[in-house]
Amino acid sequence: MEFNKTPGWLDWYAGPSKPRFKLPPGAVDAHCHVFGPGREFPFAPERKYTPCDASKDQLFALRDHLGFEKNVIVQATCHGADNSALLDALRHAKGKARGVVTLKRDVSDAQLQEMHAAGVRGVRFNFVKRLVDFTPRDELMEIAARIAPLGWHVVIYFEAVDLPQLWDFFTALPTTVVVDHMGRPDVSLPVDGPQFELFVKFMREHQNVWSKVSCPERLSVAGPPALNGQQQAYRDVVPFARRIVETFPDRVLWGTDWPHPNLKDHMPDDGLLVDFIPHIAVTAQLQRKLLVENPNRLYWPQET
Ligand code: 0GY
Repeated sequence: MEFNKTPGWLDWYAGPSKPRFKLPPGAVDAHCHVFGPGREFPFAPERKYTPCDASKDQLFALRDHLGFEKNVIVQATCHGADNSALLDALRHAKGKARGVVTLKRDVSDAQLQEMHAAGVRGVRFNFVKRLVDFTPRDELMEIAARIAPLGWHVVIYFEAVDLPQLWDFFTALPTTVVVDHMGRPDVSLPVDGPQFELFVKFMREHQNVWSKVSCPERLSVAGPPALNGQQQAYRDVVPFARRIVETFPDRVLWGTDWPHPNLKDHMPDDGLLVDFIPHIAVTAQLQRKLLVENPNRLYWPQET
């Protein structure tokens, strides 16, 4: 099937730079996606955007170029609950990738077992309204109860303004809960203001909650580095991510978010994104926890 990209779609950055920051051995890119290729793995009819292709081989090439050892591939909404492209990527990753899927309540136990064997370790619940249609809470809770015995976790994606009304649902989840992109704070607000304090409280009061401190390029209002290189990239996100890394060093993850769906104004050079890491994890120990120990404990527990 042929697909036409959403007008204004920005393709991922070809030929990323080599990071100056040398990733520690065993580092995991814990948030990235595959898109299609659409001809082989058609995008879902209910999708809210049509992306460019971003294949498993292109993802694995980026992994090697940047210096990561492994990937955690997260189901993107353009594929709905058809996880075929993701499962195909896991099966070709030679043990170097785990996955987070999207499920509907009609998934069978045999399908869950197959996914587990392929390397799936989590299910994603998405509450970002521009990306998905509403799914009833009782359906999500039923899915959470079914994946809990497999040792999987729930990944949640939401925007900061929606945390108050989602709080009771999130805190009732029976598994480890991993938040995408720090719950998308508005970084033009103070890092110690009520909005971000609520997120910190969410993590402080619930030891099962982890956070990805990813996506500065998506959260930033200040934007990428100026062409003259004088401006620190995404500097307005630094205090938010740094606070989470330093307050909860054993419950943070980092990922590139390649191929960066739905960015409107620029596409980041993934090499420069890796160079952002030492600004938010400022010691070798924090970097090791963020990039190696935490993701390996969550996704490859047998090997740690
Ligand atoms: C991300 C962010 C976005 C999209 C998706 O599954 C998706 O379509 O996650 C977004 O548009 O904010 O984490 O990739």
